Formats: sequence, structure tokens, C-alpha cells
Amino acid sequence: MAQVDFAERQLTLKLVYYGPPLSGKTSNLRALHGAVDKLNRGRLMTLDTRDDRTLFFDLLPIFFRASGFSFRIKVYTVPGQPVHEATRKVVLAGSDGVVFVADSRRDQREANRASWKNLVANMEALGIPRVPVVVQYNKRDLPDAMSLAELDRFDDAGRTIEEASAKQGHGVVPTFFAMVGRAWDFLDVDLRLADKLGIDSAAFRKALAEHIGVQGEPGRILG
Ligand SMILES: Nc1nc2c(ncn2[C@@H]2O[C@H](COP(=O)(O)OP(=O)(O)O)[C@@H](O)[C@H]2O)c(=O)[nH]1
Ligand SMILES: [Mg+2]
Repeated sequence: MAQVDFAERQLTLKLVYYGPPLSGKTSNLRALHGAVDKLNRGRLMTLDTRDDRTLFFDLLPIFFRASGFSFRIKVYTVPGQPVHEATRKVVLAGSDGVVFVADSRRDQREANRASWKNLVANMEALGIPRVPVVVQYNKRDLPDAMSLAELDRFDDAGRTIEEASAKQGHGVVPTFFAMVGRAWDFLDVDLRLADKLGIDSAAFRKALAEHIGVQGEPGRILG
């Protein structure tokens, strides 16, 4: 759950990028890091092993101010390999939103599904079954990517899909904004952020957009 410090006028959000090994979670964070105003980001901490798989987790802190309030967004990735179950649980605990990075390649269908099942089970076990999840299909640039119609929507036929090629930086910022927007709306129900902080959703999104590159897709940012 988000931390709100009313005395310091500070809100901290925790967002987590989840998904199977090598789907592009770290690549999302790298692209996001590149898109954030240098003054408003911390060091991108990545722990990659030589074979390109995340050892423990990555962390990118993002900060900005709006309406006299400080916002801190901590963005994490989890390692996808089954053996890192303990790390996944620790990182997922207390999160305010999840981006599920699925791999668009046809031969990754089962890996996507296994990771999705693992996410649902862990959210249930951690008592956060209703935290919003945004599904991103990454690697849309590859020739063996499935068509949109073929993509697994993970038991919700009406689910919105974010398309990305994180390595090229495409679709990364729109996914992030979709996630932050959903997380804000989810928290607003319990914390009544607008009443208590005196900042509404539109003002928050506008401030966020000012600090993160729009990458030529401005229509998606404030909507
Ligand atoms: N073609 C292509 N390769 C990608 C894309 N995103 C990530 N990759 C590659 O996939 C591999 C795994 O990416 P990484 O971000 O480390 O995955 P993670 O294990 O989920 O953190 C790396 O070799 C990336 O360069 C993409 O959109 N398109
Ligand atoms: Mg990684």
C-alpha cells in the first residue's frame, strides 16, 4: 500500500514489472530511465547476470512535485525464473500496481501463462488480489510475434493490451502512464487523495507527464 506522509506532504508509490524470464522487464526500466527528466530520477539499479537474466531485481526511483506535494514512484522488476520465487514475493508485497510484461513470441505462450498464474497466486497469498494489473505485450517488432487477435488475454476477453518494443523504447511510456493512472484511481478509493492532498487525478497526471518524455504519443498521456 502507498505510503502517505501528510506532515512531509509526500506520497510514495510502489510499482512492479512482472513476467516470464527475458520478456523485457529490465528493458522497460532502461527505456523509462531514458525518458525521465534527469533531475527527477534516481540511479537505475540493475543486477543482471551474464546471460541477461535478472538476478534479484531492478529498481528505478522517480520523483516530482505537484501542488506542493512530493511524489516518489519506486519502479521494480522481479526475476522471472521459477527459482527466484522468494524474491518475487518480497518485491510484490505492498505494491500499488503491476505491469505484466508478456513476450509476444509464439513459443512463449506457455511461459507467459505460467508467469501469469504465478502472479495471480502471489497476489492472492499477499492479500493484494485487487491491485491493478496492466498487461503489456513486448517484442512486437519480432517476426514471430503473434498477431493481436492471437494474444492470450489471461482470462479476460475484454482486457486492454499495451503493445511495446521496449528495446527500441516504443510503448514503454504509455504502459507506464496506464499503470500509474490505474494505481492512482485504485488508491483514491481508499485514501481519498483528492480530498486529503488537495491534488486531483488530472493535476497529478499532468505533473507526471511534464517530467517524463512523451515519445510522440501525447494523446495517450492525459487520457
Ligand atoms: N527484439 C526485441 N528484443 C527485446 C525487446 N525487449 C527486450 N529484448 C531483448 O530480450 C532480452 C531480454 O530482455 P530483458 O529486458 O533483460 O528481459 P527481462 O528478463 O524480462 O528483464 C534482451 O536481449 C533484450 O535486448 C523488444 O522489444 N524487441
Ligand atoms: Mg531483467
